[in-house]
Amino acid sequence: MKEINVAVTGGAGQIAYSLLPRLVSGETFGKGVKVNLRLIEIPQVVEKLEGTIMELIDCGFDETGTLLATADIEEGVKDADWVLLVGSIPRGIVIDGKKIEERSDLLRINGGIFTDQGEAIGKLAKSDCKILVVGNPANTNALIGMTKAQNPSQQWLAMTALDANRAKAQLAIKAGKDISEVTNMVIWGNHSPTMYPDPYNALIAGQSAADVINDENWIENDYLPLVQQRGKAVIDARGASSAASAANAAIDTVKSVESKTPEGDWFSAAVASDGSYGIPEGIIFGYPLRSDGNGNVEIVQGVELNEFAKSKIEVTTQELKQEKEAVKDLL
Ligand code: NAX
Repeated sequence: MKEINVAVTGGAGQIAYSLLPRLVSGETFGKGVKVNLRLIEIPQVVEKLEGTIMELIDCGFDETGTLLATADIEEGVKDADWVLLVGSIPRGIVIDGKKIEERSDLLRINGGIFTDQGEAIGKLAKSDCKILVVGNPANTNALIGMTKAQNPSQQWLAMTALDANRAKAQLAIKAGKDISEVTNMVIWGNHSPTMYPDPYNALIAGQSAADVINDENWIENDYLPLVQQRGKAVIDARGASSAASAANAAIDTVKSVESKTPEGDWFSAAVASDGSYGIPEGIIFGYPLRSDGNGNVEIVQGVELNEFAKSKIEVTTQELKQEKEAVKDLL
């Protein structure tokens, strides 16, 4: 049986609880592929992972391989084919008597985590390893990790698939269409409220979603804020942040990279900018992507951007440049 090594940080967290069974059930990497799972946590929490491992064993999936719990990032990522960096310190936590509220403080604290993780991945994970950063601030954490990894044959991605799924769902609801008819969704830029979910290039049954909906006022004043603020709305309603939908988006991203993108379509994730669409190099930017099915990901070229899109993309680009500036001593 083919085997694959998958490492997940934040293994005892909310997202991981929804994510882990789906990684080892045969759903994500396919039937007949054994998944060896390494769960990585901070030392204070690592014992809890024994309970998670018991539950994974009790699921009885044919595709579940070896299961390991560790607080040692090097042990966790050694020979990894995929690393899902889910763990991070949430906003609102109290550290040394100070409540961490500012994005800049969050950037610095989590940035410190991603330097060590990036170094370990660059040194010990496979040379064709794929790394998906979920923990926030995802784009800049990915930038720090990728910079420290210094291993250009590895592929770093920051997750925007949850935003893309939200963006698709709202278009389908508004148009009264089935979500399966909505394709070509891209989240340009940062996984933050400055993101630009693109309804002009998204298609509903092959036609521009903006044309189908034909209501610019709704797009600018309702749709964009709805998608951009959806994470907060879930927290307000549920008293906890999105977990099942975030785990689902992580699975979607892995599958999108592992399988050939359907002709004419694309998927959404943030990768290192190469200057495409005039975005400066040196930031991790949400783009439309295609996979060749062998794990090679490329930025789709030639997508048309109207003036509205350009103005939104400028805002999210500036934010990513500011985030980079805030962590420049970690790079
Ligand atoms: P939880 O707080 O439930 O779990 C996080 C886990 O990470 C904790 O168990 C913690 O002990 C662990 N952890 C912290 N530092 C670690 C380290 N250095 N190594 C290993 N583990 C570490 O959060 P959860 O709801 O699971 O969310 C995880 C992250 O996903 C958060 O940063 C959250 O903001 C982010 N999200 C990102 C999304 C995206 O679309 N990119 C959407 C959902 C989610 O908000």
